[in-house]
Amino acid sequence: VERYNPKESEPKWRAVWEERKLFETRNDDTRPSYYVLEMFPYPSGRIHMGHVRNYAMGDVVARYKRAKGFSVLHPMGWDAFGLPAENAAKQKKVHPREWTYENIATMRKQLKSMGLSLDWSRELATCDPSYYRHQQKMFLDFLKAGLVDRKTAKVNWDPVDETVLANEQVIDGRGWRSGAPVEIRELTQWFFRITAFGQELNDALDGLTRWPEKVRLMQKNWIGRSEGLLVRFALESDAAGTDEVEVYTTRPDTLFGAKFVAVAADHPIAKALAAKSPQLQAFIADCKHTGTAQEAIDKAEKLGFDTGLRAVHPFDPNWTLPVYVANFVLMEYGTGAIFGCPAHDQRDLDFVNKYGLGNTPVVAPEGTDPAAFVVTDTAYDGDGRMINSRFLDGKTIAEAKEEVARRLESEIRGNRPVGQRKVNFRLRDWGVSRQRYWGCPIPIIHCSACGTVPVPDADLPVTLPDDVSFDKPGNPLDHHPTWKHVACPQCGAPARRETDTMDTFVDSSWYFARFTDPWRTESPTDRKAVDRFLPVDQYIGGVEHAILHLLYSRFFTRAMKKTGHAGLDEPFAGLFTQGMVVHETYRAANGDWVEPGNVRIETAGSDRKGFDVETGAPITIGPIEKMSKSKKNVVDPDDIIASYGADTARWFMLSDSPPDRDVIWTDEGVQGAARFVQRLWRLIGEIVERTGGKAAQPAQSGAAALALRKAAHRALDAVGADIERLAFNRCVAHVYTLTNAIGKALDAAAEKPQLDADVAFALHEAAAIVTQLVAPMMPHLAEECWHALGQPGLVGEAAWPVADPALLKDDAITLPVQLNGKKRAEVTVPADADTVAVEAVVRADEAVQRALEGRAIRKIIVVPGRIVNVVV
Ligand code: ANZ
Ligand code: ZN
Repeated sequence: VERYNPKESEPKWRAVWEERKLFETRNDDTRPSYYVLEMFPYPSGRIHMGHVRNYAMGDVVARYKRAKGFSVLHPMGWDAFGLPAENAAKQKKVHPREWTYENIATMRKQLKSMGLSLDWSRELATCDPSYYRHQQKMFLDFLKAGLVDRKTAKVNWDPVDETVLANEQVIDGRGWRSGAPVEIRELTQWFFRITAFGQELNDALDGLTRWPEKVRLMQKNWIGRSEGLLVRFALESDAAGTDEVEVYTTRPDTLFGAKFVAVAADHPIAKALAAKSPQLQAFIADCKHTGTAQEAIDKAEKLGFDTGLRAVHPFDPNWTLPVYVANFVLMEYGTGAIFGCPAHDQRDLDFVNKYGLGNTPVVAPEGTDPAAFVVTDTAYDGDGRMINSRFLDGKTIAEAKEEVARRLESEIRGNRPVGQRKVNFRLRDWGVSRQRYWGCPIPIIHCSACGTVPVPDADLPVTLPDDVSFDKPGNPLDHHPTWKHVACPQCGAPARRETDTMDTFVDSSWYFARFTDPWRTESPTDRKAVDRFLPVDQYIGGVEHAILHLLYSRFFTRAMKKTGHAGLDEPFAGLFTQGMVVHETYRAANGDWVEPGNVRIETAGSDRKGFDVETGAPITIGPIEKMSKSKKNVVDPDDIIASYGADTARWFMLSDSPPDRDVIWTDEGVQGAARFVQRLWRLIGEIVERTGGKAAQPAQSGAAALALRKAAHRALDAVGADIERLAFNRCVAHVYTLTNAIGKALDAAAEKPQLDADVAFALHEAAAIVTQLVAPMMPHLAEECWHALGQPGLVGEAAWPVADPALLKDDAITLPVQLNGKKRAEVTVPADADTVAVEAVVRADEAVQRALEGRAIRKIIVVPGRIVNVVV
């Protein structure tokens, strides 16, 4: 048999698939649909191994479901707006559009070389006006529906990139790209009112049973629903222009451990007092340097300013607490005011330890001596019973919370209850304004007479001007000479276009819906198509998108439902987050990173040494880390595909680790995959030679033929089940098992000049089955094998075979035998043996006899298929 040559075979089969439009999905197909989607790539330049892994997995599911008779939707597009294009424009003087479309062309070619079963006729790019015009339309529809807001907000301002940063883009108080210290600014911004769906977005997570538990948890934490109590503390003086301060607490049970009350730096009480106190003014100004990011606030030293005000404890008129302005209290959360209970909250404890306010524990862990329970440096936030808390003593936390809420709700001061239960969310509205060129223009016109005026439908899309300059810092749309100057659509007076563009997360919040009918011009979606294909049955992508992208998409889907663009709540029925591709790192003597291609590894036993390929200089082998350009431990998919073929790359990606774990890319691993490609090809070739093609099934099968048929049908059954649960590495293992069985059967028949008819049949059947089993993973090789076997049509078009249930039955099973509850022996019995037969085997078993030591058996209890209990 000639060696398999992927360089010839792979492009050939891709051309056949393309010519037959094998992967184009018709919207009028009446078969049940299945929507497989991998998170679409940002066109950064070239695909990386992470893409290869992500798309290889999606392709297995797509090809498998297609073979199972579904009308599979498996599209691809480009998340094409974003900052890197503008950075490239600045550095390389190339227009963002040009840069983006060049990258798309390169990456499309690369993806095509992987042999993915994608419907390229649906390809879209979010930077294309044919896409973003619909996004503008939906922005305006959301505005009408009350889901868009314009309000001032504190933002993280990057003074170098001159843009607003999301909290996640602030790392240790610095801009993620520029590294410049972030400043806080107040800007008028556009917001999507995601908080309108806070409760729904929280509750619906419980129904997403095909999502990873950890992702659901991350979303829950982000939404941050909490049940608490609003409590009005009376103030002893009205020096701040008010006689009370209202706090929000989730721990009303700890009220008797309160040591202070604190308000945010921009709380009205702080502002009122600051008017008369320059020291307080200075303190408030200082608080602004911390940034708006939660992380930064958590890390910053807890600082306070004693206002001199005293707040009265709600359960004791003679007990007053100092009122501070504190840097760790946020105006945007709850009421912007808290009471601090240091014994049970770390922030409060750090605070009192600094200002000498003391602490009194009010919850003691179950079983500890309350008198001996003290808190010093670490707050206790665990479970327990109330202590030092008057009428609450002895109650559980839950009981105490309830009791405090009940009492304060029924206590009336000035016509209002002192306490009121309240559900709070950590989730904030989604600020979508970006002061950037390469994004979707916000379709609004500002008129001094009419205010903010939506761009009329007929004038959509608002397209980006081409002739922009990146020489000046700031937003090129803002300093374009003409673009922003327009007439007001309402009154005709000179007006100004909104120059902010949308956060690129908006672009990726609905692309999955657009794929269902990407050709449509009249509206963003066709409801028939959306209803047919959504929700996405299987979404696959990186866990780094577990919070924002998925949450925004979930919001968008709800907003699209409200505005008639979709009819469902949850866009992704199944979600899978794949692990990363990691690789060893290498360093030269001078500390420079060295590319894997320049390192030769010598192995002696478990000892591995690295040498420079050219100079022979020693290279230090470093830890295994995520492939990244900065550490030069990347392997270029193009190189791998060029030397081994796409199938080998795909096979290795799928074979080595469970798909949710990291996979370590190694040369040896890839070579192993390449050897398997040749091995399978050789086996198929031998089978073709020996059997001379498909034969009729003989009436009887001998033991050898039966064993092979069983191996084949078992593998078939197992691979199907494991693809369904995305356990691709296990699928690979089943294929190996089957190829071994095929190899053995061929070896056993090697002596015979003429194959027995039953063995010939079994070999050909097993060859056809193994070909179909590898087809979702190594589609090109599978076509070549299919063709060699003389099978009709393409394997890419063939229906998934059905395993014969008779061949799946286990012949024999092994049961543990217990004597008075202790395992003493094992017996092997026919799988269909009845209780009486099993009992007989157990009685006769030598090990059982030995263990009996002459005692008589009183009773034998057989749990069929599980265990046997012998009672003596
Ligand atoms: C008293 C208390 C005692 C608290 C205790 C906690 C532990 P979650 O669960 O995230 O909703 N808090 C309330 N508003 C705040 C604000 N604007 N800025 C900073 N902290 C604020 O958090 C609710 C808890 O965070 C509240 O419960 C409050 O402190 C604090 F042993 O009240 B707690
Ligand atoms: Zn006007």
